[in-house]
Amino acid sequence: MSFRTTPSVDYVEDVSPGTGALAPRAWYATSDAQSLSLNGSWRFRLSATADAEDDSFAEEGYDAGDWAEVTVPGHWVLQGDGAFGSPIYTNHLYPFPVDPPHVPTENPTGDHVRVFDLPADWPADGGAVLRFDGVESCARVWLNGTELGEFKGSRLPHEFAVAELLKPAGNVLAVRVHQWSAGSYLEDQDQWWLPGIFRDVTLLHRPTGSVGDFFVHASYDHTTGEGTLRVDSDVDGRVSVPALDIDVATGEPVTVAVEPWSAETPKLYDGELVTAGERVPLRIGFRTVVLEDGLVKVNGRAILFKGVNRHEWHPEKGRALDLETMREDVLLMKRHNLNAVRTSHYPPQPAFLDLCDEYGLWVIDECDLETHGFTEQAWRDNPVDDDRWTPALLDRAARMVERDKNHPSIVFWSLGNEAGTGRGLTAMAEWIHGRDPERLVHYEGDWDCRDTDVYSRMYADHQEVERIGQNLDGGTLKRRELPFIQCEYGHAMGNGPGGIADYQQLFERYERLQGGFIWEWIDHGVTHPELGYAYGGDFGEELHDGNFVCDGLIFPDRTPSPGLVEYKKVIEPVRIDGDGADGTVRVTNAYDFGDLSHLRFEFSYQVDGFPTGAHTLAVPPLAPGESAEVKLPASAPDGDGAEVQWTVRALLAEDTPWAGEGHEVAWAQRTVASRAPLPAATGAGPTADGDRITLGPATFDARSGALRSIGGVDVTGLRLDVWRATTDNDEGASWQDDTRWGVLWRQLGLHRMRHRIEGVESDGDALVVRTRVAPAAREVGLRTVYRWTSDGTRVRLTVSVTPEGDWKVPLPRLGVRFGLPAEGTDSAAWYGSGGEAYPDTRAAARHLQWDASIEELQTPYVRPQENGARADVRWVELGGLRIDGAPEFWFSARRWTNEQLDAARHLTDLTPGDTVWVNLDHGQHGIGSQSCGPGPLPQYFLKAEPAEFSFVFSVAE
Ligand code: IPT
Repeated sequence: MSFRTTPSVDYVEDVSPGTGALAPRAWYATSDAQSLSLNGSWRFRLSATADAEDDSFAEEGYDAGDWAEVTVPGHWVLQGDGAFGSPIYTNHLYPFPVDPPHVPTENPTGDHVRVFDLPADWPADGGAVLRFDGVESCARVWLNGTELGEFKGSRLPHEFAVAELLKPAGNVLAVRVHQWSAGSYLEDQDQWWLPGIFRDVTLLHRPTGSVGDFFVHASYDHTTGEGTLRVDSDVDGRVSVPALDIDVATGEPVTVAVEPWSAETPKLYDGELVTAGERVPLRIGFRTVVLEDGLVKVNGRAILFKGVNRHEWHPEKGRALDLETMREDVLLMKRHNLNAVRTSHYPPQPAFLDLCDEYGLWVIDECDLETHGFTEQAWRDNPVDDDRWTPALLDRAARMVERDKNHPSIVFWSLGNEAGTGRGLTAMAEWIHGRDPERLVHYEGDWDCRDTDVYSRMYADHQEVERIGQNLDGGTLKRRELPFIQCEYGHAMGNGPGGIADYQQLFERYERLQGGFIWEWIDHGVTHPELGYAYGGDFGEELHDGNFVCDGLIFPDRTPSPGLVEYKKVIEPVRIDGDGADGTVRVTNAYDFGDLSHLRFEFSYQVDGFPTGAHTLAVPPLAPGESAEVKLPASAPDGDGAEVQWTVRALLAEDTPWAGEGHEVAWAQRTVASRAPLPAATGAGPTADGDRITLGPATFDARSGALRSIGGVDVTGLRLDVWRATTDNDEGASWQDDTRWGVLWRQLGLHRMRHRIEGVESDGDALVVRTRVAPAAREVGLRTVYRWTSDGTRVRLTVSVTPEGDWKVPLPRLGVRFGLPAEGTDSAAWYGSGGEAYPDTRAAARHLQWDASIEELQTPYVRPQENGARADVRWVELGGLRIDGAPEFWFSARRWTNEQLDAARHLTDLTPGDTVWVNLDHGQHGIGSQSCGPGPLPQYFLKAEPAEFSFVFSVAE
């Protein structure tokens, strides 16, 4: 007897886009036609393979009553407490053998069943459409036992005509979802693999004569101030815009005076498209996007993108976001001066684009396409260069463009991300250019700009960006005529990104550079019972990319990271220049469209970091690009030896939809008078008594010279420290061929420095401790002398460091660290920068007097690493001590050592001990962006060179 079995699920590995779905059309949230949300609890059965179960579950009468339940929209791997499998994170590697279009036999398959009744008032006539807004990665659908079809294209809508199959009650909707399909080869984005019905499922009534597809064309002529509206519609009807007195037939253009739409002035007109059977609300924004004089211009002006890449993410729900979470993202972006978002790397939930229209953000809408894993085989067999896949690519392009084409916020269509090059991409670009000539096409992988309207790159370093700005980068003739954007830069993984202020200076200096998009918006940490937030590998994945998935400007819970605060400052739309010495400052409007009339300017002096009362700075309502000398409203107070600074703040004069009156948009701070030099603190000499030396308020161990106490406060382990728990940007990415300092530091042994004591001696009225600090097995070292003096009440430490040997690397940090008893050390007060800052992340460092608990001094990077330094600290008080620095220093304090911080993988690995460890640093190495980009610029290196710095310790009052 012979037999043969083959799995009967050919459609899963079929490269074609699917069967049975309706042609794509414009998406809209509401109309006067009825709809029924099918979101909610669905019956769910998980199988290990695509063909484990037959399709009898789709039949009427099947009893799924004993199945589990999942919430739709949702991903099954994030539900069921692990009973339904786990998420997998890979950056670009396919988590299955690359054998297109085949996928593994082990193909988690979720059968979903939902039984529903039609509402009593559901009209009997007309049609009905079942809409899926997003299912990962391949779905087969049945209604009441009849198969509707199957589809791929996870983050794209699919609709099916279902009127004939509907019953008043007891409708059975069955959806079989396969985690892996041929479509997975096109969806190799850097994110968690998360199967499921993760966007809305809706039943739409389609009345007779209802709206089909429609295309709102709303352009703006900046020379006349007029807008032209034409709504093309498959079904004839009328278009009205009451505020503009417009009432025209579909297809008929009408030109009237309008206020234009821009990201800064997002003027939308409410209108309506009315056909015989349906009224669809429209929100119309008039704007014209062109490529002119080698620049992207909107409404006649070149724009500067201050953008971010946004993946959809929620730490519990994955990519199933609700409207409020999306709104939170948009509000956070607006409040941090961002004006643009790239929907990396797929069309977002449709409602997100409504929010971009409403609040004002330029959008690069990106297609659901990435084939990055083929880079491992030098792009051989890349689907975008294989005609068999082209229908699927064109289907994806069409589903994006048709769905989203009525959003004024979208200025670019992006073909996808990291898919190499090929004929399929060219076909997509041609189709998009033909269908929507009123927008531009973006794709980063096309360095020759064959298919695109902008030269786009990712992670180009400052030098290269400058060359591009100067038009010295060469390239094809077409490329040389195009503007440039960095579609990804400033990799925000862990502590950082560093160097973004330096990029922004280039973007503002060279016309051709039209800005960029930080990578990325949010850390994709997954809420985890033991680990806090999980990242790659925490679910036992056999292949993963660790915490590379946590590289956002906001933490998983959407708290802004210092990186976002820095970015807000770097891209602020008002510039305040000059030190005010001549009684004026120069204020420049850096908006592209708006004047400054929505802002009021507040001016104040600070004496030793204490504000002395606010004045109004009278700034004229400058037009975009204009600047003016503005008179300071008050003269500086006499500091009497204290430091005097002024601060100008540009605040919203009135409430806006995205922030309230008084919200700070921009600011500047300058020093007018410096603080007096620190006292020498001399006079009282050291005295030795047995194993103890006393110097003013301080006691020391006579043998080692180690500080024991100051004014009765116990101090342990005070010594030179050069190590920092390496940041993701210190470590760099494994593929980086540039120098990765974090790796070299560890190779050299800077995390295991030894301290040899050469002598403890008195020198006049000073106690001098001579040491040499060096790692085992190396000849390099740091000759370090601690010189202590006192005036009887204060004790001053001067540290002199002289490098010896051939230092080929900069230092991570240079300063002293010591421990204070945890009991009594709960918080710190200081005068210096308020938030975290490092040499190349200090644009937002504002100098005032601050206080914070030790907990608040930590920045909770998902993977623990160096964090929390405060810059330019003049003095700090903690644990009963006051420490003044000469010069200013970097301060950090934690309830664990830097070594413990370095070893931790998750925040939950860090537990407070009985000591608070304090670092007072003379220097810190820059942060850079090397976790996926260039390292720190040379001017931010902490070179191993002779250094001397002092601290004066006293008992806090
Ligand atoms: C780049 C990707 O486009 C993006 O999705 C993300 O993976 C980012 O890197 C790093 O977080 S690709 C990289 C090889 C430059």
